Parts: sequence; C-alpha cells; structure tokens
Amino acid sequence: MLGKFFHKPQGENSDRVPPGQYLTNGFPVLTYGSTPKVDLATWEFRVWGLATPKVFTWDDFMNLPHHEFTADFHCVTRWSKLDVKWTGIKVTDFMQLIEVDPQAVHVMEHCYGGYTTNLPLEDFVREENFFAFKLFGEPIPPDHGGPMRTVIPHLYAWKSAKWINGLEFLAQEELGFWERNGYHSRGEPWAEERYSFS
Ligand SMILES: Nc1nc2c(c(=O)[nH]1)N[C@H]1C(S)=C(S)[C@@H](COP(=O)(O)O)O[C@H]1N2
Ligand SMILES: [Mo]
Repeated sequence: MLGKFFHKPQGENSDRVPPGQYLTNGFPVLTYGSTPKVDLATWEFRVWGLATPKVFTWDDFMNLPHHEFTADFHCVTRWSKLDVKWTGIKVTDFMQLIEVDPQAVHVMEHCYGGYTTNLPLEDFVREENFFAFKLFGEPIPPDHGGPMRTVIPHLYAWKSAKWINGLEFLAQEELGFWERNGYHSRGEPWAEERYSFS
C-alpha cells in the first residue's frame, strides 16, 4: 500500500491526517458500480419524506450563491487527499428553499445510479457542507460525481454522495448503501468510525 502513490503523513501535515490514513497526491476514483450518465438538461433534484415534497432544476441550484472552498478528503479505505478545491452551494443556503418537518432528525442522500448514504440532520446541515459542481476550477468530471455531488468534510468520504439527486428526510435513522454493508453509521475519521460489527 505504501509506495509511489501513498505516503505516510510527515511534518506540518501530520496533524491534519486522521489516524490510520495515508496521503495521496492523486485523486483515486471510488465508486461501487459504474458511473451513471447524467444529463444536465433533464437533471432534477427531489426532496421528500418529512419535508414538503419539491423538485428542483439545475438552474434553481445555480441561482443560489456560489462559494469556493477547500477541504480534506478521507476515504475509509485509508487514503486521504488534502486541500481539494471545490466550488459549490452551501447546504445551509439550499435548506432555506425547503420546509422540513420539525420531527425530521435524519436524512438520506439519494443519487443517480441508486447509491444512498445516511446522516443525522445535524451532520448534514453544517456551514462547511456543500453541493459541489466544480473541482479545481473545472466542472466535476463524471467519475468524481459530476455534475453535482455533496462534500461533507468532517466525515469519511462515503458520505459525500456523487451524482446526488435527492434528499429524504426521516424521523429516525435509516441506513444507506455502505452503512447496510458494514460501514459505520456515522463515519467520523478522527474517531476511526470505520466499520460496524454489531
Ligand atoms: N453515488 C456514489 N457516491 C459515492 C460513492 C459511490 O459509489 N456512489 N462512493 C463513495 C466513496 S466510498 C468515496 S471514498 C467517495 C470517492 O469519491 P471520488 O471517487 O471522487 O474519489 O465517493 C463516495 N460517494
Ligand atoms: Mo471510500
């Protein structure tokens, strides 16, 4: 695993790398299955469950403020990439457009291709979480989740849903794809919440 592409964190970066992670300068693609074809012209984003159901277009998203942000990216398979530069829309700005039932405590992210991943609402609605549409200044390549993915920097990267197309608000925790298949339900990298063995 160590070698040309992965190295042990050293010097000033060592305190930015969670336990058990190795740095990579590349940007590996990690997808279960194949990259779905997503057409911007027919792209849509749905909200349902414990929220007033609503459908958003690409333009609805683009009309929200755009921000550049930099985030470290930690995959549970032990690679981390520091200082990934994205452009996106704040989750907190998007939340202003929807009406969520006060009973909702959890959210499921849904994606083109069928992937899902779940989060407590308080992990999802945070200032540093984004719907990203550019990576290093260019439209996000399809393999990395373009045209739109979430970026949830404080949790392992499987919570950062590629090809996102919906949010389902929930009264209790439900498990997404990897969470049903042995990954931890929350996935906090500094606590090494990698897998669940219950
Ligand atoms: N829709 C979807 N999103 C996904 C995945 C996936 O398989 N499908 N993989 C997750 C995992 S395990 C990781 S590590 C990151 C990888 O993002 P990348 O391929 O851009 O590096 O995407 C996450 N989001
Ligand atoms: Mo991952």
